[in-house]
Amino acid sequence: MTTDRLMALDLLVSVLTAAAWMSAGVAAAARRPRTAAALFAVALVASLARVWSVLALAGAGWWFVQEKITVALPLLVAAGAAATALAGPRLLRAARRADAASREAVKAPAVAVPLLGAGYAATVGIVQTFLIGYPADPGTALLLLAVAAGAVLGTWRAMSTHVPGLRTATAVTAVAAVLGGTLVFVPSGETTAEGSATGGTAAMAATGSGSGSGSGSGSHEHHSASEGSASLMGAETRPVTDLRGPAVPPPGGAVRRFELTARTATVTLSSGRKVPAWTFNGQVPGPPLTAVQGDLVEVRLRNADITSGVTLHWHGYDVPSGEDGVPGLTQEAVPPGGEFVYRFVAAQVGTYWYHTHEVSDLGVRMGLYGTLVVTPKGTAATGLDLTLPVHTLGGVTVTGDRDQPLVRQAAPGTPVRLRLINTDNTPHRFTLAGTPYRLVAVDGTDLNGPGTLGRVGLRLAAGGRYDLAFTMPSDPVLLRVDDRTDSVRITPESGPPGDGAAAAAKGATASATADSAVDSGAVPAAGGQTAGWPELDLTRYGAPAPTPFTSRSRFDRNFTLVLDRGFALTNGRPAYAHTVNGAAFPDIPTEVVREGDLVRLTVVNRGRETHPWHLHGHRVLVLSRDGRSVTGSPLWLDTFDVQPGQVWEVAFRAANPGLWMNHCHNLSHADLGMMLHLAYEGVTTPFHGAHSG
Ligand SMILES: [Cu+2]
Repeated sequence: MTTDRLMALDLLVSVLTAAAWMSAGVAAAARRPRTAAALFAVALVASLARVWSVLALAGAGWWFVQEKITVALPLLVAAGAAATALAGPRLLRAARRADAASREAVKAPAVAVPLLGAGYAATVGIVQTFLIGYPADPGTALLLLAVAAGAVLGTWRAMSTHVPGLRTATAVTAVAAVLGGTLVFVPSGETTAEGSATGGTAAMAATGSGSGSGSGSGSHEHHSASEGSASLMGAETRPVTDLRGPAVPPPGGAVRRFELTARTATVTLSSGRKVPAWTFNGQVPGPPLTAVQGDLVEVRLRNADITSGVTLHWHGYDVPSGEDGVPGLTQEAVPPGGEFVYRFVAAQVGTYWYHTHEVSDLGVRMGLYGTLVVTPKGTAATGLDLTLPVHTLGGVTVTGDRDQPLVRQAAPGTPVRLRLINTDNTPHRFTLAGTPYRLVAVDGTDLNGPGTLGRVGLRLAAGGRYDLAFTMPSDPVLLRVDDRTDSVRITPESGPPGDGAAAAAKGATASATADSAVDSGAVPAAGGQTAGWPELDLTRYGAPAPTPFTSRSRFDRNFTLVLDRGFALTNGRPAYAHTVNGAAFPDIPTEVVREGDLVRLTVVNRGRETHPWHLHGHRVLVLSRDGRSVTGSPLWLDTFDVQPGQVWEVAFRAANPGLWMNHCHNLSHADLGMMLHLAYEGVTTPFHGAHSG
């Protein structure tokens, strides 16, 4: 069983357990001995099932059961055992006789209160998992224990005029509640990053410069960059504003100049439907940016009327930190009337995208995004190459700027490349029918030895990219999104094949032979025929190849991020936040690294929602998912989809000094706290903006 299923099962069992104990108590109080006895039996079985489900879940990792094993289970077992010992014998005797006297007997507090108490104890465990989450701390444990004890005392007092030792018990409970509450609600001031291998001083310093941008989080609000760097004790420091791209291209490179002006506009989709949007140059998506490897990309961003401000972040592109476009960290957001010039060398080949990072949840959703494609030097473009950002705009799925299928023609034999980009907050599932194809690149990086595919679904994480390649067959080809929206239809061109086809036909013979063995699936008519296609497991696709490091390497830093939901302060407001290790932005400790470090990141999803994890400025190598190593092509990703119950282990070399966001790319989750900073020692920021999302 998957961890996700186990988590759901455990939840079901825990609710059943609480409900059974509670209703057994209520039935006893209502003088129904037989019903109470039956429910008592159900509660016992459910409690044992709960012990089993927690132990089964423990096999998936400590993160998933920590609060269950330290708090919920001991409480349930203790309360259940007490209820069984105190109420069990009387309840069974009464149920056997079921006369008037026995009905009165089960109504007694000595029977009903222990049963209800077990119900309260079971409920506390659910509350802890759902409202507080990971990690459980002594404060919340004490507080919840006090709540359960208080409920028992209150119930007892309501059912009986005399409760022995009531005053003492109430006093003890109140003290426990106050103590627990103090531990929970008074901040401890602990800010060192978990797993930070070096001394606290450096970690604190970088935390000051990195995460001090959050407003309203207390006395550290004005923790300035210079304060932070002072405690580095003589180490060299650099402001992030010095980490900029060059003004001239490397030898042989050209300068590619673009101007992007952010402004509100009403855009017209292909169907004629009009959507109010936030645009670059009046269009959604913004102008496609292209470059050849080795060019210098220079983008002048202007803001016409986006009142909340705008920046440009180069998603998946490892630009110098000062060009990364994170407001409050690497620059100030560009206000209406302002501008900012970004410069970076197009070193990476492949499919990327750009988007605003200021109030990015709203900004990107409204249309402030576009594509960035870098092609290798010295290769002439042949065939059909389509860049296809998929977005939900005004409630409809659009591919590029179309809300209807894009129809193109290609001569049979033409090489075709489809660059799929998911610019939404949630994953999309793509299917390609009518031709065998290969998934040749993921997040801009070529896969090694990708095999031929047919009749599979490709789940693409929010923010992620897939490049598909095939040779145009003599039948139509259809790209579909989420098994319902026809996105691109390519029909064979009649007449003689074009230039590209002749060249391609020569080289394609070998692969065409192999491809013909794969059932690619006929182009489906309208309907859901692709829905049953199995999902491709990327960790087993393609061929292995040597990597610069593996899970057996010696790591300089190990960070664990446990993703969950819970009550936490985010940007100074209490919220039911999306949390990392129990905290929300800006209170999540900054991860501090030193240039050259080999860093391992373990990302655990304890929650019920998918979190597409995105580290700025670095590609990460996937080491394992759910404890299983990657057996296919090495996977270098900038966005990896951490589904409920999953554990991803990834690694990267810290080779791009700066201050970087490390966050969930479901931008509404980021907005609700699920982001933190990764800071290189000695890099400081002069910015103090409240936003980093
Ligand atoms: Cu998320």
